[in-house]
Parts: sequence; C-alpha cells; structure tokens
Amino acid sequence: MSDTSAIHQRHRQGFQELNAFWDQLDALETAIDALGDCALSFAQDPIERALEQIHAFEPSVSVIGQVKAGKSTLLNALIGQTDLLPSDVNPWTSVITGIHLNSRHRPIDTRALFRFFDAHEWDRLVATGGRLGEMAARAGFEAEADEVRAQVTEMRQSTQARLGDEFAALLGASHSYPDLDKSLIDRYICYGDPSELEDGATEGVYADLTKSADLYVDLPGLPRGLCLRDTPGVNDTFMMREQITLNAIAESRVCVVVLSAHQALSTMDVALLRIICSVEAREVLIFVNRIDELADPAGETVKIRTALEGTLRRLGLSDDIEILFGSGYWANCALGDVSRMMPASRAALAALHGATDDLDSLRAQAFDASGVSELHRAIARRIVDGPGQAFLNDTKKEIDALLDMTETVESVAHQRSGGANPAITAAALTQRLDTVRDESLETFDEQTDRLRADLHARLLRAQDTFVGSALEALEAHIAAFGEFNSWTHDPANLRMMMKTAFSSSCAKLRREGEAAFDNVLDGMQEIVERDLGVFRDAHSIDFPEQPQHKAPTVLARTLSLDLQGPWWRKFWRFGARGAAEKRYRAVILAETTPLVDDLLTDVFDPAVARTREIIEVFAREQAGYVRAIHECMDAPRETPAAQRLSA
Ligand SMILES: Nc1nc2c(ncn2[C@@H]2O[C@H](COP(=O)(O)OP(=O)(O)O)[C@@H](O)[C@H]2O)c(=O)[nH]1
Ligand SMILES: [Mg+2]
Repeated sequence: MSDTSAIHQRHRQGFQELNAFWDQLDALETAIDALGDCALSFAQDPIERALEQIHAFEPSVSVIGQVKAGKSTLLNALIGQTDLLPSDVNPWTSVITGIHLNSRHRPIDTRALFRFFDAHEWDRLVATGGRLGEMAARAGFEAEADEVRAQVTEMRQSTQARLGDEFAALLGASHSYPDLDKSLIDRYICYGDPSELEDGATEGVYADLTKSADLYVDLPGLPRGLCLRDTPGVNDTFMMREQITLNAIAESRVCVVVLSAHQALSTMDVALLRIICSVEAREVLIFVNRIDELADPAGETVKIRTALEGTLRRLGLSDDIEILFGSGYWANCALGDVSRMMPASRAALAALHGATDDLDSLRAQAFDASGVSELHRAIARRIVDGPGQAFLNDTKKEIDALLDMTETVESVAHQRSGGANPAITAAALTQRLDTVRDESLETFDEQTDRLRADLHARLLRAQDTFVGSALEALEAHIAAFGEFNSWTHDPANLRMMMKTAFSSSCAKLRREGEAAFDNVLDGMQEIVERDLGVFRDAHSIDFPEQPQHKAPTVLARTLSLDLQGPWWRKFWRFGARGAAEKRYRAVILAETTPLVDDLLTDVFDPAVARTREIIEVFAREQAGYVRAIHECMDAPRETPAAQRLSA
C-alpha cells in the first residue's frame, strides 16, 4: 500500500484559513487573559464572559440533501476519518449528528451524547406520521399518507415492543459516553435489520428513538471549535424529514447542499433549493457529489452547472451561491486504500486525469478530483468572513470599551485625593443605576411589544391577500377551463410577503437594541457627570454585530398548497361555489396559521428575549463600572492598586 501521509497533510491544508482565524482568536484570548490578571474588579466579569464566549465559539456547518446523496460519506471525507459516520443508513432514521471538532466546550467525560425523542414528539410521530399526516389529510393525499403512516406506526410499535420496560425510561432522556467507537455510533445511528435485532444484534438498537447525536472528536491539524452537522436527508414526496432539515439549517450559518450528480435536479432538489431561499444566500454552498459515477465527468459537470445556474436564476436566487463538484468517495479512497477503488470510479478518474497504475499518482488524482479541498476552502472562507469576523469584531470592541472604562476609573483615582468624597451614597447610586436599567428595559419592552403586534398584523394581512389572489385565480381558471383541469396556486408570493415582513421586523428589533444601548449609556453618563462630577469622552458602544435571531426557516416548510394535487377539485364537486370558496379559504388558513404562529413564537420572541438579555448584561456591566468610579472616589488614593486582583 502506498503512503497516505502526504494526502492527509494536503487534506489538512484545506482548512488553513480557518486555522489562521483561530490563531487570531488565540492571540486575542491571550491578550484578554493577560488583561484579566491585572484588571480592576469591575472588569473581571466582562473579561470572564469574553473568555467564556471565545471558548464556546463554535461556528457550525449543516450538510443537507436527499437521502443517498452521499452526505455522511462526504462528511467523513471532510474530517479525514473515512468511516466515522455510517453510510447507507436506513432512511427511517431521523438523527441529526453533530461532529464537534477539537471542542473546548465538551461536556465533562463525554465524547458521545445521544438524545432521545420525548414522549410528546414520539406520540405525534406515531399518531400522525408527523407533519406529513396532518398535511396530507388536508391535501387529499390520504391514500399515500395512510401508507406512510402505517409504516411509521409499525416501525415505532416494534421499537416500543422490542425495548420493553426500557422504552418509557428512554423517552426524553439522553445517554452519554466518555469514549467513542464505531459500534457505539452504530447502536444509536445506524438502523439495523429488525429481524437481526430480534436475534439480539445491537446495531441500530436505539436508532429510531434517537433524535440527535453529538460526537466530540479531537483531530490535530483540523480547526478548533467547528461543528459539522449531518442530517438524515429529505426523501419522499411529503418531505418526511423536512422539519429536521429546517431545524438543522436554522442552527447553522453555513449550509452545504449535497446533490447527487446523476440526478442533480430532481423535484426534491428544487424543493431543497426553495429551502435555501429562506437562508442567507452567501452562506449556502452547493456540492454536486458522486461525479465519479459520471462516464465523462469533465463534460457532464459543465452541463450540470449550466442547468443548476438556470434553476437558481429561475428561483430568483442570487448568482453567488457557489457550486462545487466532486466525490466524497474519491476522497475517501485517496485517504484510505486507493487500490480498492471501484472500476467504474477508476475509469471516470482516468477520463478526467489520464490512466495511471502508480498508486501514489492515483491517490493524488483521486484527492484532486474529489473537490474536498475546494469545499474546505469554501467553508472556511464563509465562516471567517461571516460569523468569524463578526465575533472577532464584537469581542475586540467589548475589550476596547473595557480598556476605556478602566482608564477613566484609574484617572479618577489619581485625580482625587482621599478627602474628596462624592456627593452621593453607594445605596443611592445603586438605586439610580437600577432606574436607568429598568427604564431602558421598559422602553425596550414597550417598543418590542408594538413591533410584535405590527408583525402579527402584517403576517395576517399577507395571509389575507394571498387568499384573495388565490380565489381570484381559481375563479378565472374555472371560467376559462371548467372545473376539471388541474390547477395550482404557488404560495411563493405568500412566503415572500411573510419573509419581507419578518426581515423588516428583525431590522427594527436590532434598532431597538441599539436604542436601548444608547439609553443605558446616556443614563449612566448622566450619573457619572452629574452625581460623580466626572467628565469623560463617552465613546459610543455598539450593539453587537452578530445577528441575534435564527433564520426563519419555518417559511420554507412545504404547504399542502405546494403539492400539485387534485385536492381542491373535491371541494368544488361536492358543494356550491360559495361553499368551495369557503373551504378553500379554510384550507389556506389552516395551512398557514401555524406558520404565522411559529414565526412569532419560535423565531421572533426568542430573538427579542436574546436582545433583551444582551441589554441587561450591558446595563449590569456599565453599572459595575460606574460603581467602580464611585468606590475610588469614596476611598483613599491607593485603592485602585489594592483592588487589582493578583495574578
Ligand atoms: N460512487 C460513489 N458512491 C458514493 C459517493 N458518496 C456516497 N456514496 C455511496 O452512496 C451510498 C449512500 O451514501 P451516504 O453517505 O450514506 O448518503 P447519505 O444518505 O446522503 O448520508 C453509500 O453506499 C455510499 O458508499 C460518491 O461520491 N461516489
Ligand atoms: Mg447519511
């Protein structure tokens, strides 16, 4: 066997930019650490918090795509561990697997953590087959839905029976392990053959009960603090695992959509691309995988690219979604035993790079053609330019502000002699500081309540407008073609209106956050000047750059209105026109009202809560600073030095 170390070395170079970013963050951490050693006591908490945030900083990348697109295989290739994640997993499993690379935030004694569905989630899955059942019942696909539901129910019941007494205890629970090995992963992620399970096999024993897996792997040379998320993949007309995919996207700023080269544009892929519409385009990458299965990779990839770009344009997606080509399989061959490459893949590689019998050349060819280095670089660039840079800027700004404040406190301490007591007592000062905080928060709460009400009204209006236009279109269609031709009304407009409403509310929320920062700062400034008689240049402190809300991926959820079914005709046939309209309206409302509710409670409310929390922390830290000024006025001159913590 030839030598793989050169390939592994090249493999690691792909993430170079990300490693360089971590070096920058390391330098910042060292500086902050040093600062902590000699900081005044008011600065200790903010410094601790900044360090804590650096430790926890873990940008994440979700890999999404259809079942069998090769997502798990590609993820293994990305981390250079050719068989960490099982491939060919039974499509019924719905585990999201997070691989945490070189994490500094790993729970104690844990390399693997598996979480199970809770009783509520499980019941819902069994009773209705999940959202699929709910939607299909409205959409007139009962027969198909019944079939899927029956399968889901049967599988779930056999799980319940198999696990017996253990079952109830597992619901909502989690299992953690201090070590990672393949058989462990297989037990929770891989779905084994049910008949073998009955014979006592353990592979897949918990698989259909597992909701998520977190694996902590330390791999020298790969980036520190990067989470790669593998998703089960969407795989049927009803997008069984759509919600899971949407959740994974919402949690990651960077998404890699994996398409299979030999069917790069199925309806499912178009549906996936629609999902992309709901996330920020610059953070989406398309990886056309399995090009080793094309007879003429060079020629066919050109055609696929043209077709894909056409579709992206038609969907109104920006041109800067990067499209990459490659093969996770080639990468894994290059990183493992290249001599065992399947003949067809080898022929495809020869078509691309020329035939070779030399294993080292073959290995190098396979790695070059795999596209993994390009994907590494594309991921790294997006993380660094996006969340990475924002995080670095926010942290630097925080520390700068802290240095400014420290300077002020120290200069006050120097100017005052022990006799110049401040006009205000510590208790009165605390009261004032609390008032500033409370008033700022109160204003924020009022404003955001109003924002929420406005958003709600706008969403309802969008819903109403959509019902109106759909009914108009339906009437026009019937006037022209009678009631028996197929007819659909694309809900794209509805999504667009809702998305616009949501984005503008988020922009306003951000401005409310900024306003609250200003209010806190102004209030504190006034206290410092009027009550403490200290004048300083109040540097404005910006609201953090990192966005506070998760992507509104619920907007991408498939609606029964997306399904090009015969459902509406049924209404028409069985009733008068007025009744049909009424029922149609009811269907649209039933389909879209949960969307409105989810946008408000699952996305907007948490965003508000998070913003509020940032303001509270800000107010607390500013108050600490003002109190520090007061203390050094109150006390003899040498206090600041005494207050410094020892190293
Ligand atoms: N020829 C070839 N097969 C692949 C490639 N990627 C994955 N496969 C195979 O396709 C099947 C499904 O792969 P898997 O990674 O489980 O797909 P997933 O469902 O998207 O996670 C497995 O048998 C893989 O070995 C590839 O790039 N080329
Ligand atoms: Mg998989």
